[in-house]
Amino acid sequence: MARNSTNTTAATTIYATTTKEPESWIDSILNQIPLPRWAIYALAGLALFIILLFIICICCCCCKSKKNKKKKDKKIDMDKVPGNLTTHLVQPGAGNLQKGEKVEYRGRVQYSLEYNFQTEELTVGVKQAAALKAMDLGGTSDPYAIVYVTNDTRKKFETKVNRKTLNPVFNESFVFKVTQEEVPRTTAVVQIFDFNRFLKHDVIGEMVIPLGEVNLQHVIEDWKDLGPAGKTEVH
Ligand SMILES: [Ca+2]
Repeated sequence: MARNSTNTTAATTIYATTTKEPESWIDSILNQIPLPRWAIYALAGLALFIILLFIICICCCCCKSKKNKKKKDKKIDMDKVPGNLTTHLVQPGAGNLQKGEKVEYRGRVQYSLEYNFQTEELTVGVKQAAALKAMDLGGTSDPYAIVYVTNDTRKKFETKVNRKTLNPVFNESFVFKVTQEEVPRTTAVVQIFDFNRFLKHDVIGEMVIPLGEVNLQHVIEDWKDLGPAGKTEVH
């Protein structure tokens, strides 16, 4: 009986020895870590999760940078936009400016308007001008004014010429026939020129006053900046 038991134990030992699988290199590494298997698997899972998050973040950053690049490419190339359109985009109120034209200061004029409703006569006074643009080489101008109203452009008046000054004093007034019916569509025009003895006269600027936009019930006296001349009258 004892012999049989010894034989059975030996057989079991032999079976156990022969059926034991060889330890893999992963198991050998895991066996060297002084942590239980569940803790090792948990840490490995956490590490994988962190790596996945890192990869997702990198992908998101790449997508954003591509979108930003596309947006930059879609920006308007101002050099390719027509000049008049550029003016509207940059300066909404500068619709009358031509391409490349700069707003320059030409000076200002003190004027007066007096309308007589009985006689239907408009008196346009040109008092003086100030800070006019210098048109001559010496840094001065020889200014004079031409005055007319648009209901009859054949009738134009000229003031005397002020020599070598940018602040001329005219103190001249001119009377025009403008019926009350014509008043709303009539404009008073004062053009300032630089006199040149042997050359063409240069226009310095122009001041326009639409009569429909002012109250002619009272005498008007004011200053107004000169703008570019609409119709250059060269004498
Ligand atoms: Ca001159």
